[in-house]
Amino acid sequence: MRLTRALVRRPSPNFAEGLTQGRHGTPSYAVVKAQHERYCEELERCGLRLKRLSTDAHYPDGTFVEDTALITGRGAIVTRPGAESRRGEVDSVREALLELTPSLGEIEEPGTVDGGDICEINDRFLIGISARTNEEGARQLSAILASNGYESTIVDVRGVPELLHLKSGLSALDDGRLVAIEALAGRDELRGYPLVRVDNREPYAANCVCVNGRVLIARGLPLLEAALVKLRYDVVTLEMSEFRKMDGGLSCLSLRL
Ligand code: CIR
Repeated sequence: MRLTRALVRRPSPNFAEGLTQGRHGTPSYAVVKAQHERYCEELERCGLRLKRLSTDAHYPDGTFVEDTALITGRGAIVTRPGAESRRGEVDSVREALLELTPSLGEIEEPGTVDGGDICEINDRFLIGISARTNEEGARQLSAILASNGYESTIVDVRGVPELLHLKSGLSALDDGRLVAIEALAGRDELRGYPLVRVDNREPYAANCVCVNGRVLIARGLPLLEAALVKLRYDVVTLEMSEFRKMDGGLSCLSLRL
């Protein structure tokens, strides 16, 4: 399906006050702003028209818009993020999505879901249960998806070290292939999908984004880049250092539809 729009939100000046496991240092606001601008330019180059949400200092993680909704071909589901500090981010996203796509429902208390835990592959949704997405949230999401004709599979990633979200270790490519870290590659839930395995030296590479035939990956991860080029994907690399410091990757910076 050809994508035409994306929702993005520029990092707020207090971006560095967001949630992080703090393994990669403190981000620079000037650099993160420039990296975000470059990311947006690349989405536009891929043919997407951007809708920019306004920044809100109450939500330093608000630039990671992916966590606040799930976009499907039939409409959007607004989530209830697992981190309490992020719950209010959904209001502006809900409003913006109303003009773009039908609403299929919302995750309700006590359910929690982060969009980063959901990976769509061939019209099926893999739903990660993580520190952010709980079983009740996954159950609600799966029910909303089922009532709209979509199948889903639960993938519990709570035992996988250092994985914030399912998609921190897994991405879907346009042609039905999955990119997966070694810790996920052997899982039953992924059986049957052709895989591109991410080398243990480059776990951050697993979060990539496909937009209209291009694959956007983080810069400086030559093993995945070479593997994708060899498979004839049209690869674009983007500098993501400052987002990585806040545990974010490429997919979480936009909602694409
Ligand atoms: C958080 O911990 O919620 C943010 N600092 C990072 C969220 C990244 N989201 C994503 O990968 N989908």
